[in-house]
Amino acid sequence: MKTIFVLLMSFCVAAIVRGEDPVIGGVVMLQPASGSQAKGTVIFNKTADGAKAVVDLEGLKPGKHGFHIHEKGDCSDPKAASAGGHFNPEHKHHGGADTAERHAGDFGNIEADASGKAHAEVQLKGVKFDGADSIIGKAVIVHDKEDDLKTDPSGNSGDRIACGVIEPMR
Ligand SMILES: [Cu+2]
Ligand SMILES: [Zn+2]
Repeated sequence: MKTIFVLLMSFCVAAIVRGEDPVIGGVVMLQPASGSQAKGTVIFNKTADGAKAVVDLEGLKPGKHGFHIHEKGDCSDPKAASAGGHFNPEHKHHGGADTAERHAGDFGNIEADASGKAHAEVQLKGVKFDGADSIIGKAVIVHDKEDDLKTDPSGNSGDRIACGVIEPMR
């Protein structure tokens, strides 16, 4: 009995020392950039082959807006230039969420309604939450204009109007 208790205690201590449950996804709080009012959240839920992203934004101009993961988790610049280019560990050309050629961070567009709100649920293949190509610590950016899903480096999607860093969800 005592042995079992000691074993259980050591498991508990090990869990506390490690302090980390497995990462089951990521969460992002997007803040306005470039003088915009755009803000919101993205929740990435890990799936068998990638992630399902649940997006809720407000303060957008009605219509389509480019939406991507960028390579640096740094939103400090007023225009979010500090977030770098699109997350692109495989050195591909720009595309959309479903195109054959695409950056790993290419999600295509998010569409705002007449009140400037956008809600979307997007399936993302190949998104990883650990290892060298993990999206944790990268940035999510919303752009002023529509992404044309083909033009390098960022689909002619214009200014960066909201930015947030992907934090681990456990
Ligand atoms: Cu972008
Ligand atoms: Zn891209």
